[in-house]
Amino acid sequence: MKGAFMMQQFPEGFLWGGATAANQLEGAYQEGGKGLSIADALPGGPERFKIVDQPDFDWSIDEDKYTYPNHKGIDFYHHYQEDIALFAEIGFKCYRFSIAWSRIFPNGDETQPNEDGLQFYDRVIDECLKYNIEPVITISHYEMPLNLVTTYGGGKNRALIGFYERYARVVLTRFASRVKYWMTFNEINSALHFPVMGQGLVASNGGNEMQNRYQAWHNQFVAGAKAVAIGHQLRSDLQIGCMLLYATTYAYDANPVNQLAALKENQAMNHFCGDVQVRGQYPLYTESLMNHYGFSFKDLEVTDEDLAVLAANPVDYIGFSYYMSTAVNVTDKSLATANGNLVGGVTNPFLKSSDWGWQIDPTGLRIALNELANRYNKPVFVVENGLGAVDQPDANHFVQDDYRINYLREHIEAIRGAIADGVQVMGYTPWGCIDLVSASTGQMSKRYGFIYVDLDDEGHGSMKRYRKASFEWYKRVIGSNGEKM
Ligand code: BGP
Repeated sequence: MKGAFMMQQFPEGFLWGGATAANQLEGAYQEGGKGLSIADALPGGPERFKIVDQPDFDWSIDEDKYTYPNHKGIDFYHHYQEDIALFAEIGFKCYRFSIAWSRIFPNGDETQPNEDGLQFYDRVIDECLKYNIEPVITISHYEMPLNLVTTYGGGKNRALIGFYERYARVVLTRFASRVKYWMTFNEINSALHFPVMGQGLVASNGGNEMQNRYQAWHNQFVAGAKAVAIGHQLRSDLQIGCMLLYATTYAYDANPVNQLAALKENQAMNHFCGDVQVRGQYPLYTESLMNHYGFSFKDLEVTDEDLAVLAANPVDYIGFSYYMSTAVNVTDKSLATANGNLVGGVTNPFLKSSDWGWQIDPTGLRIALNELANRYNKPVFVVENGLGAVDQPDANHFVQDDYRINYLREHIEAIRGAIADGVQVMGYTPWGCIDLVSASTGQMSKRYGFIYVDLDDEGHGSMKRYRKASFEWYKRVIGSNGEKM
């Protein structure tokens, strides 16, 4: 057999699919008993993140001043049957979506869940199962109930552990028999750079901002570990993962000082949260990291019981998003910073960037897969990846998105390479498989989908769905289990 020349196969049962988040596509933000969430209070456009840096930020929704595209989303709430039928037509083996916490507990602190909200997800799950699409659920994806922020101060309050635990218990109990794959918190480590979406923290919280973030993380680690315990009690084969934002981080050059800086950046950004959630304990570099931000581990509220819960309930797999890599140079201040990169860093001369300045680097994905799998010796799942671009539909609303196909093809090749390297990859769910509201811009014009949704940044459009060129391409990829690319 010509083994060395054969293309690496994707394993049987590889979970090809797509990913979305409730707050970015459902709309119907006040229907079915849903309460307000953080995402509902963040406007679209350039104001989105500016406002949260204001010292007097008050979270009220001001429709006269700002637009809030997620209030309407792409109205998946009413279109889910049509949309899931399109996913089935592509051939999805799985569909990653999130549950809106505020549909289940509108204010976050009730004792009884909202039955209407649970029934909506009953319908979505059953619709997936009708087509043999495996649901993959993110329990919390950037949409904490707003009341938990305004009344309790957001994720840094330990009361949030109990609220999340109650919420997780309700959804796991309701859906575990039909849903095997779960994730606790979307991109938990993203709070290092933008703590508002996942932790509900803004500048006006006061105190040491970094300490607030690490306290919120600790609370999330414990809450997530409790969800792992509940999931495993309900169903022994249930798989519950963490979800990390992974941006492969290089030293800009071979200068050892830059190498050390890159190592520290990797610890702080890419590895800290995973180290706790996968290994069940705080890593060796914890104190040094916290000292760097002006506080100590002993300043956090951490109980012995918390540490025991973490140790007893590590996650089953590592879900992660991958869009870009970044480079670190602390010795040359004249280098351009990679502005669009949410995670900072300097511009890498070997890479091209997306329209939003995200540096495109498929090899970085292969590195990430190797790094995570070997660091933790657990399966990994690429639960987000994709190219945000401005699509130009023709008169028939058709988008010839070769740029997206190229991006995805190169990243799938990188996954194939990692599998050949020995990595156990569970699946691949490209982000925003249907166009939806962007998390960072809060607008529609940054699109990722295989399916075009006729809707603009001002909310105008028919909301009709159209298949892009990438739709047929991805159908072929899945149909051939990655052989026809
Ligand atoms: C991740 C988030 C998603 C998503 C994606 C693309 O950070 O988990 O919610 O939106 O990035 O980002 P954006 O929409 O800002 O282009």
